[in-house]
Amino acid sequence: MLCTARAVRARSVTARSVSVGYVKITVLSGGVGGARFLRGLRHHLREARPDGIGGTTAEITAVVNTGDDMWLGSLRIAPDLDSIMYTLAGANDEVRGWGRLGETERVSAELAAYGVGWPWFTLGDLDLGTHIARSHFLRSGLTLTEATDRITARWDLGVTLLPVTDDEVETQVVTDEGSMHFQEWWTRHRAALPARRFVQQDVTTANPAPGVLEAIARSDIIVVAPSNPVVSIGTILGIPGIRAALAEASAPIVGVSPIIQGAVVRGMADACLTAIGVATSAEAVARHYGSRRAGGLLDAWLVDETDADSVTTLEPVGIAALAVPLWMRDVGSSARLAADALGAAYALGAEGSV
Ligand code: FO1
Repeated sequence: MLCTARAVRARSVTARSVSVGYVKITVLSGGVGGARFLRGLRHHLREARPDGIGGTTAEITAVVNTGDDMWLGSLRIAPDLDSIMYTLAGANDEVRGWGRLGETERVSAELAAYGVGWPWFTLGDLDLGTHIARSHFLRSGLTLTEATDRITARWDLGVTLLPVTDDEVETQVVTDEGSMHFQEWWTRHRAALPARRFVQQDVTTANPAPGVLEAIARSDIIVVAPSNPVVSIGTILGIPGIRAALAEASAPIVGVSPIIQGAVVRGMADACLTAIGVATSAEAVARHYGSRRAGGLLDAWLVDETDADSVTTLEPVGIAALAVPLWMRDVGSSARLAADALGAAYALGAEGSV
């Protein structure tokens, strides 16, 4: 049935994509902040552009960071892909911010007893189902993109998730106490060890995953989600070919600040920004991304209403800044934020109207 439904939708997407007003949106995304933004964007489009087939006259593609990924206990863990998948599926632990709703940790306790995995990195029982399935597909010869397509098909998310690369490009953090995988720095040390720099392992030989450059090239709108500018967005941009594709894209590129009033909305992006010498402010992150006109990333930048003063300082550098409510407290506020991001893109000449 699922296959048939998907086939019907595939045909209808083809049919729709030539219809007037069909909008294609690509979102560069990390984990939690990006997941909430994508959920809001999907909600907004389902409300504003219903097409009766249970979807919208819009297509959302998420290009997702894979720098947090790792092998643990012979299982491939992909935190940002999973955070987005669980959130869009309504199966995420909204309070904890990662992992599954209603999770248990019986297997994790056994793994710890056997000394397998990391005691500071909990793999819940339901979450392990995802990691076992992904590892099975990878070991069967599928790429991460193909494995992600198989896994996400179960949930019918309404958003296509593309890993930014199928190559293993894990983020290493260099500290005075030595180098470590990003996840150890993030979950074991809570980013408290000063990071001297971030290294994307084997990045020079990595390629964008199939479909990523095409999604960027064919989009009507590109959004940089309110994710960690260094180890989520920065690591997406660091994959060879991505920056050039974004520079050449015909779509306007609208970013959403992950910083409100000088503080990160959640997570520890401030520790990452400090490590690369960028102040923790909406304005500083926009300047760090750069204006597209000057060879950087952004055409527009959404800041919170409380940071409205940065609107005037960013205009002269070629970034059209907009002060809007940025807090994503629930699906409704996330949807309004997504609508504001699309509005900024339309104001810059993107196709479409809602
Ligand atoms: N974050 C934690 O703070 N503690 C954990 O034990 C932990 C386990 C975990 C397992 C699977 C997974 O996909 C994510 C997990 N996370 C955990 C969150 C993870 O560190 C973040 O989702 C990102 O990697 C950082 O943005």
